[in-house]
Amino acid sequence: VSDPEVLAFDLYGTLVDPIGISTTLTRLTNPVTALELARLWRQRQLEYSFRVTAMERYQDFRWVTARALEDALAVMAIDLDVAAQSELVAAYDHLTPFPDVEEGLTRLAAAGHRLTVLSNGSPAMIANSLTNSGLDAYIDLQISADEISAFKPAPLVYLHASTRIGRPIGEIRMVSSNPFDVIGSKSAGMRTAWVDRAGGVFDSIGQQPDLLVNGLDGLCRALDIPT
Ligand code: LAC
Repeated sequence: VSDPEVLAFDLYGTLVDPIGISTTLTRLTNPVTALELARLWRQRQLEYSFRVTAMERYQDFRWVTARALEDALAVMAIDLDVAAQSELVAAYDHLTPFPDVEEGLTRLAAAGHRLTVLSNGSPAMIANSLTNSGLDAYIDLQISADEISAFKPAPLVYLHASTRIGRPIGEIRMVSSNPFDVIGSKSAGMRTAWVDRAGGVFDSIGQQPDLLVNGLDGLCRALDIPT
């Protein structure tokens, strides 16, 4: 068993599934289009978070999520009134955890690792998501990028996490499925684990992840936690 670590988990895409919102979107359209809309919504959400940070025009992640939905709907020519759009944004607080997450967090906690969340979500979004999914029981600290009004992968966000956690940045491992988050945290000085849930391609800029795993079960194996 390896020494206990401080793990900072990304939320969306790593612990809970933002693309799973497509089942809610089937209210509006057929399943294939709903999946396409869910993916476009997520892609625009990330792009907008990068843009407002680069522009130094911070708005919180719920605002970014709402604007991204508005944009994705327009691109796909789906007409939806403001009230219905607000309902969809609210559904972001009820995303489903990936199947490996609960057991993985249980085993990581039992092995003595400290489990935190570092997310671009606003504090309320993070708290709601963790409470509604039951994952809050495993997480001892919730850290939001909102606390410093900039989004990952800005280095200040990771430095802020180090301050909140009270440990040097090099002693914290960012666990994320999002390649931008893995290269960003590494660039700021963290250790990293890339949770490659989709069998995807890693970014071609930045350093390779220190650990490459396919889920939290894989992370447990990589940290030598016995089954
Ligand atoms: C997060 C998004 C970026 O939870 O996945 O920070």
